[in-house]
Amino acid sequence: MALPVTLTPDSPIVILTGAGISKESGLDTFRDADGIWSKVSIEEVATPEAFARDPGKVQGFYNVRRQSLLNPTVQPNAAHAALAHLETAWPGDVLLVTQNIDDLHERAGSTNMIHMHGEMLKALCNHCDAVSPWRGDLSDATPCPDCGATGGMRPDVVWFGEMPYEMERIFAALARCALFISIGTSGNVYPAAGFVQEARQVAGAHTVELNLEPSSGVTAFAEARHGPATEVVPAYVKELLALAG
Ligand code: BV8
Repeated sequence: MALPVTLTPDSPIVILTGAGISKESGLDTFRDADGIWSKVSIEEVATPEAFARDPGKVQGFYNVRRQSLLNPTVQPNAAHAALAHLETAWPGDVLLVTQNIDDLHERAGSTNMIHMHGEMLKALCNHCDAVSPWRGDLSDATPCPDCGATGGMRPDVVWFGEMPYEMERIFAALARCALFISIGTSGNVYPAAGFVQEARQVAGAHTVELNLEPSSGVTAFAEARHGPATEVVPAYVKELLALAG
């Protein structure tokens, strides 16, 4: 399908990514058959209530995922690299909004980006709100590097029922984008799953889903291409950059 004629090289682009873009790097998704939510439930480990009820269980869940991410075998893949290249090579603004809490986009070279669900390699102190880079384990006994208090350190991650980060900046970008690309997300979690409507209805953007298989929200997109991210994302970026000349 040809790119829409409305797209010009200075057109602003907003990209949303989910767990699917990191799957070929060796990180689990959430809702695939072998996904994270097939092994543990959201209510046990990904809500503030779960953390209040059993902080050790929640810390343990993230400690394991943090060390998996830091395994040297986990590296950015061709899809992450293609998006980083698009950010540098596209003349217009490219904003990457990720639902992922891994750091693979940064390691691939993306810089203009928002982690709307937080970051696994950062810790937040419930006592003083300080955010610190964090690569080790967290527990109730972990002292905050800023205020020194224990019992308040948590992963700097947005749980269900919590407000995602930088929503104003995200909606401002959606309201002015000419192209919205959704990659590797099942379209089940809001408000991210609603971004396609916002881009289409408010900005009149062209909307594209690049995913292994049709997501829950596929009918909301003007265009959809299905296949592994390491194949469909570089191919689509190549087409976009050919337009930019
Ligand atoms: C909030 C961090 C309000 C933790 C996560 C309507 C409007 C607003 C809210 C709601 C609403 N309806 C319901 C809600 C509440 C809730 C929600 O959406 N619930 C769902 C379950 C119905 N939303 C919230 O609670 C959000 N907060 O709304 O706050 C508020 C208002 C005022 C004041 C305070 C609060 C917060 C949501 C954030 C929760 N945190 N993660 C962590 O990571 O541990 S969400 C979690 O799901 C992950 O972050 C993940 O990123 C996200 C979405 O999942 P996906 O990334 O899409 O992953 P999934 O496995 O589902 O899909 C993977 C896809 O990849 C698949 O389609 C697959 O086919 C594809 N794929 C697989 N392999 C490949 C591939 N694609 C390409 N290549 C491959 N190789």
